[in-house]
Amino acid sequence: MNNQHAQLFHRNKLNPILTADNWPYPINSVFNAGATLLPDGTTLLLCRVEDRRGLSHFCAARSANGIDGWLIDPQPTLLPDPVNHPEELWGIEDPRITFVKELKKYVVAYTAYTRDGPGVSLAMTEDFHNFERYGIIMSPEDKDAALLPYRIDGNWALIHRPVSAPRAHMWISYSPDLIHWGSHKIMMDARKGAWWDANKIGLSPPPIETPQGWLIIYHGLRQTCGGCIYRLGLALFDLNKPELCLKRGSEWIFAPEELYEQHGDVGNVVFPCGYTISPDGDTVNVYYGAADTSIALATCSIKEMLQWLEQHDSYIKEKVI
Ligand code: BMA
Repeated sequence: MNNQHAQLFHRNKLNPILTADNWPYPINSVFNAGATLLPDGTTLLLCRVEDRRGLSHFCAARSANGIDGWLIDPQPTLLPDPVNHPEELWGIEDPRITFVKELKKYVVAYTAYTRDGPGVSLAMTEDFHNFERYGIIMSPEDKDAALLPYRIDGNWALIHRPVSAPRAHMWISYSPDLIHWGSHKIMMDARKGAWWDANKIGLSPPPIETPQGWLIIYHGLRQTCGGCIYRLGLALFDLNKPELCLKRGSEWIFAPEELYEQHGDVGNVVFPCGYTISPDGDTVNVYYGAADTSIALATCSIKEMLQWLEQHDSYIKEKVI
């Protein structure tokens, strides 16, 4: 027995890999990026960029190896459009990208910052140059949303995180057309009390499909006298009935430990919105916002995360949370 805990996430030594200094135009910060692999193997990050008014938009960055050599769009890629979409009055944030084979399009679920708080909006794109907006699909207060890549029993499925103060849980909703949503169900509760994921949890990047189920990296936030700490945990859900939680890890697996994660506009935050999977089919490249200031990269293994969940599953034992 020693005092080492499992290290599932390995930080890239070039971290943070993207900062405001890399930007071709003046910005405050760049963080919480959606990610996908383009057909030619290029990594595309759809970065949340906060401008110097405090409002966010999206800007695409592309790289051949997903680590460096980023080509950043010279201007914002997708700006809020409050004239046609009043729900985007105070900006657009935290995009999560899902490639949907049936539509041959990428669906981006993002936070629209409305006058009455954050809601969930959808947009589609084929090329990350032109976007077709579907508008707001979940009214405030709601965020941390991603679409599953195919229909389940004929319906699209969206994971999201409505707030019913003081607690906020992960929910899933279904839709025949991506516009009308219903059959809302709680997927996973925030725990209570002293837990690292007490009171508020949310989906981090979109689910990872594995033969064992949808592997979910989620964030939990611990409110302390010194402020919040955003950490990451793991859970597994049934492939055909994604509201069914099969396993839930007891401990967090990744936490702010490096200076660039602990200090910034909002310290003690690691917040991934996207990942890519390497050609070996097992290595996951997780892109995370660090302290709401920069973008960092960590790699992990699907096999190791599933094994860890086998050993750290607490869901059944702790039914009373
Ligand atoms: C969450 C989201 C994220 C942000 C995090 C920490 O509620 O709004 O965009 O990174 O808070 O500030």
